[in-house]
Amino acid sequence: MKKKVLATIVAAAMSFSLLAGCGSQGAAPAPEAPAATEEEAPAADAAEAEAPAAEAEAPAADGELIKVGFAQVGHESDWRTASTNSVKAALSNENGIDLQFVDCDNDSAAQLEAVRNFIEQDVDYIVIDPIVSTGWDTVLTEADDAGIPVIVIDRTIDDSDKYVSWVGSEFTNEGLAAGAWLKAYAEAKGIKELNILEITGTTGSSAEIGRTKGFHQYVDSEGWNLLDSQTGDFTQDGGQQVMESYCKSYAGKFNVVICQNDNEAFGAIDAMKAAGVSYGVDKDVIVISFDACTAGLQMVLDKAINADFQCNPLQGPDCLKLIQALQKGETIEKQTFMAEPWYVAEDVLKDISYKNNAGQDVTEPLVVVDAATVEAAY
Ligand code: GZL
Repeated sequence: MKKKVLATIVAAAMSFSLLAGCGSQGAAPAPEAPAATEEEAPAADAAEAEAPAAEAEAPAADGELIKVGFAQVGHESDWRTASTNSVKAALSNENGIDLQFVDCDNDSAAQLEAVRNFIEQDVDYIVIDPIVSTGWDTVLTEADDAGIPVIVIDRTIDDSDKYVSWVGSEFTNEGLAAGAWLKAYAEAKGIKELNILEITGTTGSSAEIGRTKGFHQYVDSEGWNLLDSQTGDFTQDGGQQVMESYCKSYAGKFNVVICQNDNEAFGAIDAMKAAGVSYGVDKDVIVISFDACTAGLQMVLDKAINADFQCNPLQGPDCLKLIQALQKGETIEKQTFMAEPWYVAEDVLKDISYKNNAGQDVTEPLVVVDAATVEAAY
């Protein structure tokens, strides 16, 4: 109980800071790199940066393993698998952690129940990747009342701040970067008219909300023709079903497909292939994706995907460091953004410039995918 009271006091005293450097998501440290902070300058090249392994620390002072409950979104995508593996590898027995893992199978009610069960079990810490961004304040209040610090990773919780820290991506910047790239790419390729089909992620998730908000700023400001937007729920089946319907409804009318994750893009590509639609570099349809998982980058290398905006899933080491800091009574950052590269299939553009979600004018490099890039991917 003493340990929890200490963690709560420390958490209440923590500094709340938005890292200015976080807007430079285009910089390209290795995918395993820990979250970028103001002090750290992300490495210049994804293929070369070596990420420090999570330091193993002694278990709690009394030698007991620290009990951590992790309520994970589900198992819907390659990204999710990498996220789960990263947390399990970091929050391990060797690192002094007894991890209770729950796969909530994209079911928000099950996720709230998992968190309540962790409270019931009186764990030392709770880690949540929230399926959707609202409906959290009641259960976070219960965790707070029980003196259990909550760490949020990846997606955000937008209706409560009763957690000690969040580590993840700036999703609106991912959407803005995709819009900035498409604008510059179309100009470079002499494509005058953009007729766009969109396959969004899980409705109400902060990843879907942010990527949609960012990309639609360009749709609106550039006057692009957004023909349709439907959710694929971040799954390959979802992407395929939506694209099959699009190929019927918009045959010959579209020249861009934007998928809010790689697995949707895989499904959309299967559907376009079956419908005889040509896609990819110098074909009829430009394909844009997010996540940049290994299989996604392989499709960029194969020129089936034109651009893939990485979302870094490897928050395990950051989770471990936060828990270790709280165990030692240190103050911690309230928010930490992952640095993540933007990948392209061709050497047509060197970088993109845009006003990011923090209102900063940024110029970020584009990484042309080669075999080494695919090899180094998460
Ligand atoms: C984004 C993450 C999203 C990925 C998808 O941070 O939550 O969920 O983009 C995953 O692949 O399903």
